[in-house]
Amino acid sequence: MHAFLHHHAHQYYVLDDPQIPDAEYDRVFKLLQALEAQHPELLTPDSPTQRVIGAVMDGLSPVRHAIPMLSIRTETDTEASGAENFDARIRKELELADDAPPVEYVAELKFDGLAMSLRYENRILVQAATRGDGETGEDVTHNIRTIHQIPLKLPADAPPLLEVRGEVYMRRDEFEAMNERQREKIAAGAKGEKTFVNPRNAAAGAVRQLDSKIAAQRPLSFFAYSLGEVAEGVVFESHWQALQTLKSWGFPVSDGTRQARGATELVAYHRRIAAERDQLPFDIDGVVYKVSSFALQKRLGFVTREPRWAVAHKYPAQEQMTTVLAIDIQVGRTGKLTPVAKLAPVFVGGVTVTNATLHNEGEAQRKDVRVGDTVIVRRAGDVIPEVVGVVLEKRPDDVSEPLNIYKRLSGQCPECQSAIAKEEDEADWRCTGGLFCPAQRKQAILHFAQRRALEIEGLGDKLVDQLVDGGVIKTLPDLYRLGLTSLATLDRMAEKSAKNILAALEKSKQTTLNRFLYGLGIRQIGEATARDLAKHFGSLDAIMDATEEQLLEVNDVGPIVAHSLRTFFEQPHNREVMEQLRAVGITWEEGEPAVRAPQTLSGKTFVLTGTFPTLSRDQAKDMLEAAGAKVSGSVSKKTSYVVAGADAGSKLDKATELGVTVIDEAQMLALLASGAPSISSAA
Ligand code: D41
Repeated sequence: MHAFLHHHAHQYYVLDDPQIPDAEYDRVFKLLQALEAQHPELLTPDSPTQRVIGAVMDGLSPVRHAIPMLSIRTETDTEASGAENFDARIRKELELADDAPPVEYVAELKFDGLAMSLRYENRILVQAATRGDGETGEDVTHNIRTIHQIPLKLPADAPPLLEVRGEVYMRRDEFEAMNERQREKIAAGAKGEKTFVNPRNAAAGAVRQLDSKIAAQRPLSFFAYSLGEVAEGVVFESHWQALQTLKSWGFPVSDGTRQARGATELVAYHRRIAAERDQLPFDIDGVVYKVSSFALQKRLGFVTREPRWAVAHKYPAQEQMTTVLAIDIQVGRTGKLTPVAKLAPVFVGGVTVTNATLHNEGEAQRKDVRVGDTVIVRRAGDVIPEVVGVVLEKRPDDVSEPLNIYKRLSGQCPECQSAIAKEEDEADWRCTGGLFCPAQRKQAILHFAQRRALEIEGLGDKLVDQLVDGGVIKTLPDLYRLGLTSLATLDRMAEKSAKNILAALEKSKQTTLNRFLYGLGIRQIGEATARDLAKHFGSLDAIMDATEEQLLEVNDVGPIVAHSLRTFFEQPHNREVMEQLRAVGITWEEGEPAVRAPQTLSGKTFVLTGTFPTLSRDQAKDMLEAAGAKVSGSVSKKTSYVVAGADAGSKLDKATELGVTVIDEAQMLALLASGAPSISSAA
């Protein structure tokens, strides 16, 4: 049973490739638990049931590392030259001639977690210790045992003494989900609970818990990247070989780890990872280069506590601390009022940041951001910078009150003084001024002009500010009534650029219904919905005249989207704008409405499981949805049918348990054809 559970846990947690249904694993796990309860003499510390131990520690005991845990030298040059400098230094220290072959390196990701040493004696995990000062760390074995990716027991070909070192970290999605759970607990009134600022802090907090039950609820992960003390006689030629062997013994080694020859391949690695960084499921703060050959590592040796054969090559930090100078409220295109923190300038994610979004009032209150606070700002990739949290220890006595948008604005839009409003169940306050509000008008024009909408080249925010502030443009059709004189009289507008704008406006008139609809900036109507609407109805008039029910027939259009469209086209002034836009010459090719399948299965809910003989799951889903059915991911009493293919898993068990009708692909196709369960033997 141990071997079975160890094997399948490894498949699931480390290789991400489960071979059996979760329910089967759970069944055997419970069987083992029952057996151990009846026969305590069978219970061993390496049993898969022993990941969480009941006892709560009094404190963490110090652990002296058998071999010190070194630190790693950091190359602060974040450019590619950092990799070249490292290679040049290695070649010099090894006294390699210019024409000597390239040095073999291992390039690794630099996980942003905390370093850990795992000690196995007789192939059983006996101790896990933090790095501490490198000489002495803390015993956190009780918490580390809860990490499913870390083997409690090693295979027979592993040596009798082995220390594996690596990084404990938390995946970003797990971190977000955990913070969401924390927020729910806090909302429910739980005392002593808090949210975490970033995955690293959350991981560090979890590792140092005294109660392993708490650590077990914090989703930690692990990657191995080096060895500590190892039984005599175990010899590896290279770091690369050691990593491959660790993998074969069941340790998680990152897929991102690569062999690299010479500076060129290190530079390429640095560049590639920089581009992929934001798509990784976890945070990294750089990459690490290591000379692979252990013989060469030995020749290179150490300076103080840092090996000369390794370097950490950083990327620009994505998070920095700074202070909040003010909190402004900005008006967006649809009137949304967004609180924005004005920051003391700080260099983060490769640019200087002075503004960071707080998203909405609720978010600002949850994070409790006040003017005067020290905050952590994050800028990842090209996303707008955001405040991730407050460093409460640094809060001065004279911080502002918590943000209250209504009070701050005395209930008025800061741009047009119209009333502001917030609907129940909505996170955002909005200005009710609509296109009367200059801020909304400006952004509506910019949205209409953008590349993915009408694509009016050269119509940028400076020009739109001038046109709206000068009263030249009040509505979208006014754009097309601009003449050379009205444009050329604007500040700093040369005749040449005025002519270019007019040409761009002329060119934009020939467009498509998708772009036009999207460009109108109707709330909830993104590009994909605009495309679906255009395809479904074929013409603008058909969309303008559609009832909410007819709108609901469109793919992915729900009640909120349908309501938003109806409200927009019911406004006489919006209908007027449509008419004028067509009158100034905006045209597109109209099509025929799409023919819709009869909604024979509306109101029915299906769950698909297993592999079907002819259809892919997506095809089956599309067909069912086209006939008006709902396709759900989990089985409940409300499920009408479970369609089961080969190797159907736990969903099939659940269906049987709840007495939900189970059908196969052929029966589903019959149902689609007839709309009624003509099949008598649906079991
Ligand atoms: O991913 C990491 N954070 C990482 C840290 C890594 N990939 N490799 C590392 N290698 C070492 C040496 C070269 C000393 C074995 C490290 C660290 N050290 C390290 N992490 C924290 C202190 C040292």
